Amino acid sequence: MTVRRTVILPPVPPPLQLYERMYKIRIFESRMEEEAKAGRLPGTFHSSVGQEAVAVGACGSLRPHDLVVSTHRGHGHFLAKGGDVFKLMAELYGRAEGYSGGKGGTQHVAGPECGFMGSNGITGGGIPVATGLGLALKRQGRENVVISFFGDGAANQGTFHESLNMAAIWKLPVIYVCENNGWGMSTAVKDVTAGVNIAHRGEAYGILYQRVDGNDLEEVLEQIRAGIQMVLNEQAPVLIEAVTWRVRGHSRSDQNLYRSKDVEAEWAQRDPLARYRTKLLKTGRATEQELTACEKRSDEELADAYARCQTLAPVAPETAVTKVYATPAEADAPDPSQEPLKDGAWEEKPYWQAIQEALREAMDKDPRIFLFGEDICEYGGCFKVTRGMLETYGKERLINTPVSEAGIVGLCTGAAMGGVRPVGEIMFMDFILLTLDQLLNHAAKFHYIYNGQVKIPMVIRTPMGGYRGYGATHSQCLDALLTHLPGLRVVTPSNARDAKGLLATCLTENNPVVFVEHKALYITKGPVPKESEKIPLGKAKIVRTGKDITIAANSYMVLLSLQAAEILAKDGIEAEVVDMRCLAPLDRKTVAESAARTQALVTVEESHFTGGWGAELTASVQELAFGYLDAPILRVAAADVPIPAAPELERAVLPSVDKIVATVRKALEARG
Ligand SMILES: Cc1ncc(C[n+]2csc(CCOP(=O)(O)OP(=O)(O)O)c2C)c(N)n1
Ligand SMILES: [Mg+2]
Repeated sequence: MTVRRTVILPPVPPPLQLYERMYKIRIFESRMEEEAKAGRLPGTFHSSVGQEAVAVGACGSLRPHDLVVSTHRGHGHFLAKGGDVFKLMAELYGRAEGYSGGKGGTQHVAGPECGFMGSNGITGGGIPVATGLGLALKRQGRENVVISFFGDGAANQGTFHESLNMAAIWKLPVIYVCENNGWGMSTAVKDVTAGVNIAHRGEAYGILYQRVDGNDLEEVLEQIRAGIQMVLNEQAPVLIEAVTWRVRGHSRSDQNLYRSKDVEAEWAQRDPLARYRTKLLKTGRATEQELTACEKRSDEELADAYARCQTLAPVAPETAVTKVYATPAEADAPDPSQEPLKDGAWEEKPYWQAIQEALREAMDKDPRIFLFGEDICEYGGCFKVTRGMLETYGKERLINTPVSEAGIVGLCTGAAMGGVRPVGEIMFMDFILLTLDQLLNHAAKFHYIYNGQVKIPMVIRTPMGGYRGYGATHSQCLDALLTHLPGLRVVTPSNARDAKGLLATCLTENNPVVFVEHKALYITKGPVPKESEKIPLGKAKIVRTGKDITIAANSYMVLLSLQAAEILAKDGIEAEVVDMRCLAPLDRKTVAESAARTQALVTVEESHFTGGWGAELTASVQELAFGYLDAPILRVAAADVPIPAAPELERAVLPSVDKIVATVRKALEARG
């Protein structure tokens, strides 16, 4: 690898120090695997024995403020980056003193204080996160780098390709280190990997790449050092494939029966620790006594950590429900939007414009905010919400991305963790299905599984909804789907005022939020206060009062429900309409109180009937207000079929004013 300019990196650590780090990893992994196999550790265990030279060689030239994102086989990476043996071990035992307070376990540990930004149980899941961290570093003008560790198996995930493409086009300071240990569980790399080799995939993205002997500490060290220099000088990513060998079985339960003993024996000859030890002795860079002293020090450190761990009390079960959200939902937060607007204090504006105003106001106040999505710049987004914003904020604050939805959300997640505030746009909510791993396994979980050590202040905006004949892949309401997993906020405003005020709150939240707009609402107009307001999340609003039945709706369904209420009123039925506004948190209380007053409830949603939020609310209301109800709770929802394109078919499937009216009548007819 050629380096065109020179960056002054700290000197390479002395050989004895490097040896000691490798030795420490070896004994940690060996001892802990014994503990796991003896059933004294919960869960699984992935040993990195045999791969120590990659971890230590890669981290050897990093500075404390450089960052690392790791994999399920991440203990070695963490220790190489300066992680504390005791805190890591305590995590493996599931103790409160562990890095993740027992919430993460072996595959989910982070130590941001030493730049270790998390290990990850999803193969390939950390690659976009690392890339997003690189984006955050670059946006903040910080001179540090990120190492993204991943395995040969992960190099076949889409996240790898999306990330490398994005890192290459934006020249992000990321060093992608593929630890090719020959195997992805029981599958040999050669059987599932096309092309010359993994390193060579860098060619496709026009970035520098190198294949190194991952069992030769000095070779790894030298090449990664060159990579860091390259990244720092040229601001370009680098891909390094370190060829190594997984000595142990894949995980605790793997008996390792599928590999040739001869090949294993060959690799044993190339053991990185023994090899480096011999080299140091042969070249006179260390004496036997010095090496033994290193080993003794590490042995003692491990023994001490082990002894301390044996004295730790089991983690308190109450902590299981803490640190799910970085910004808690405040049930008592003042909600200015419950008050009607005074004359002269508002202007009528379309929904899309209210959203843009919230974005603009937040961007003017907070320079960390930037917009990130497909066709959001000159084109203004598919539904033109960001029209004209490029002229004001320029390409620094609005970034057109490739068509890479998982990458968009993954990079936003990493960027948010890295200290900036991304607002991602997913062009149609249907495409959010491509992002679910990054959204729900990563963004929504990181704060919790790393025990509050990281925050993900990111907003993903996306339009949902049918009534336009777009068919099954461009019409869905997937808002309910997102509410099933904790850690995410799901906001679904029905009008311009709420859209602006809720988005303003989302842009100061420290939680990941999916802000769901509705295509049919973009051009609807409503009063928006001249003075900006912030509306707390998780508070429903009664938008029409009535004594006979409660209709709980969200998003566009609120408009249909209000129209239905007018029709019902002609027959003397006074419906109370509750706009849910947010689905997570879900305001069960307001609906239960309303239903207790009216003694009847109908829910109206555009998501599918089965497993919709209406079912959840129905269950909650019967729990909270059973004694008050005088009628069966009925639900209006999209039928359980893919959304068809022809208007007649779409009408048959989606909720309508008529269906709401009929359902309300049915509920009231069944009244006891
Ligand atoms: C998305 C996903 N698919 C499958 C798995 C199950 N799994 C765990 S590790 C692994 C193999 C990963 O291979 P590689 O990336 O080479 O890492 P290594 O285990 O060799 O370190 C698989 C398939 C997973 N954890 N995540
Ligand atoms: Mg592997």
